Amino acid sequence: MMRIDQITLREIRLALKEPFRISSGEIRERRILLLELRDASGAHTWSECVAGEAPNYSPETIDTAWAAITQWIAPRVLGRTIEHPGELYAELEHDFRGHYMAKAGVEMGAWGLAAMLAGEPLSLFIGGTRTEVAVGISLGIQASPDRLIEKAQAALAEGYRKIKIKIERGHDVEWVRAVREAVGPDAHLMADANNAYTIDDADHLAGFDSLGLVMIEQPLAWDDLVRHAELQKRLSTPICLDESITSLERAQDMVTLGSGRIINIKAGRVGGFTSAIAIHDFAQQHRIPVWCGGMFESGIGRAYNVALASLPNFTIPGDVSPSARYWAQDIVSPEWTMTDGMMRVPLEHRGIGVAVDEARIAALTVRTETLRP
Ligand code: OSB
Ligand code: MG
Repeated sequence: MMRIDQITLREIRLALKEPFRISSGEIRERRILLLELRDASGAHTWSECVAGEAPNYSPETIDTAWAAITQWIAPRVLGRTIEHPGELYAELEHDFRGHYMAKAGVEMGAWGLAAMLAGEPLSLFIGGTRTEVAVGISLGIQASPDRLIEKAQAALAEGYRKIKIKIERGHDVEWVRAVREAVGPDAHLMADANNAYTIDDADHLAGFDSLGLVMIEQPLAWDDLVRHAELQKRLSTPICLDESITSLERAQDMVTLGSGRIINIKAGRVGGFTSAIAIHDFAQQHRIPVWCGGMFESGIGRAYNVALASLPNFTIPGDVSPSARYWAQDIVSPEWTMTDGMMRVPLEHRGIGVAVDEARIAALTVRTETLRP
């Protein structure tokens, strides 16, 4: 049983080590929305809202999330006694459309807090079965094919178990082919288009079919399952959906329509852990492999991703790269690290499993607001 009686929002700024470009935009510095949740018993934990700076991935941004949490989400959660964090998803969906990332920031925090109160690591609290998770890397669009090849080779040398290459028109089949030729047939390669194409590009996209990719992620529009189904009929490469899967129902639609064969699960995109776990379970029943996506989280959001990726059907390496791939210095200790392409699930502490550097967060904070019932 728990009662959240205080939520503090903070915006911090954290510079990426290198700019990251995808087909729909570029980021250099992250504006990160952190939440600190406090239970009536005095226990507290941190969570992260993954909304980006601009609405190029989903309609949400850090600013819409801030407004949604203060005006609509916190009032439904604060002061409410709940038996289990699994109750919050339905409560936040009732007559309340969208704003999944904002909802997830609070909902996931409630899971983190509940694990802490139960005295269990978050991974075990949600039914995780892995002690380590396989790590992939997501490479942004580079200046030249040679630069991309260098990055891919360096990533393989570091031990990454999957290389995801961001693509867009003019930087696609030939670029990925160049990488495939450089790294050989066995490397796990995939491409992520972030909606860069239309169904009229089907013949062009079929050019990927000879490159042995494990999947092509979200080639078409963010909210379009119908045309993805048409495209999947014309490609032998499995389609993986990211942006399009915003709920369990959309995952069910994907299976009904044949819009894809793999799901990238991001708890933030689907309204939190309850929904993410439901999608995981559904996919498992339908023999759809899933993997954990990333949104350039800080070490706090990463803790939730690692816990999620410890569930049994996360059989493909996730975009859960170590802290040092993103930041000069993370805001948690220990930082997230990778050994032999694997990241250890922290099982020795209750809750999210890493210590949060509160002094550093205070120094990085540009905006804060505390909400009470
Ligand atoms: O499409 O998976 C994506 C980052 C921001 C927005 C969308 C995506 C991504 C990534 C980054 O690919 C993965 C990571 O966090 O390492
Ligand atoms: Mg993606």
